[in-house]
Amino acid sequence: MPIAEKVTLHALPPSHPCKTVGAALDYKGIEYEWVNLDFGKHNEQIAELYGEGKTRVPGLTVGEERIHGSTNILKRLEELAPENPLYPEGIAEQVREAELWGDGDLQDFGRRIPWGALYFRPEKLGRMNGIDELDPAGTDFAMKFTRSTWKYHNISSVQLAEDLERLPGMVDEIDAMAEQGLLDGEYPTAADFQIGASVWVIATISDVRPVFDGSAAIRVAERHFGEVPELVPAGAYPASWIKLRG
Ligand SMILES: N[C@@H](CCC(=O)N[C@@H](CS)C(=O)NCC(=O)O)C(=O)O
Repeated sequence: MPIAEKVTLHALPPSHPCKTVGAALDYKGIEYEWVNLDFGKHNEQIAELYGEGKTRVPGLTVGEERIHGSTNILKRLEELAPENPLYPEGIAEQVREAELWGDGDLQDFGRRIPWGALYFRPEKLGRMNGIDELDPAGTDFAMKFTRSTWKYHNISSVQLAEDLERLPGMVDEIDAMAEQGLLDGEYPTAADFQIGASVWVIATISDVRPVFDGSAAIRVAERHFGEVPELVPAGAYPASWIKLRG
């Protein structure tokens, strides 16, 4: 309990950057409360807590201090509680770069690839809440909801096919980071938590699971976030969209 003040993580349950922050807090041994915001009202709630223009999770309050965004939070946690370093001496800058890389396209893939697949298998949306298969009325709701996520995240089939084509190269890049000792080492770094959370959520889509076979990416995902469950069974995406590593 290296921080004396009350620490609260404002989150939405399935959000991968929120999982990143939760894992970093756990690693630092910081006691905190995970508060799920009300989906639909969360944008207003975040703006109220963290200031105008801030609408997304995660946010972290430490006493009166308010920190918004996963990469800002991890950086601040390191200052507040230096033990169990997220940015180890000697490789701190490279780890930060790897973390920021993970906060880019990979984090977006963590939104587009699952929502993309659920559009083709909407009856599986209930798996996010422990329901294996929605009934027909639930599936009607899921179809509408999934369509709204495509609009919100600018998802299209063209974009998805492009993402799936780029994914193997990104998994290779993560392997290269591991070889440089930036993640997947004896002790986790900020890059483990940032990259691992996105990989975990992407790997819930069984069509892409083989892309991660034997990779550092899936090792860090499962080590820090637990065994990856199946959200959407294989066969959701047209087979020709899936590209494996070379
Ligand atoms: N890069 C930001 C991403 C924040 C973000 O996009 N959060 C999503 C959840 S993964 C969110 O708040 N979505 C709800 C919304 O956009 O209304 C971070 O890592 O903090």
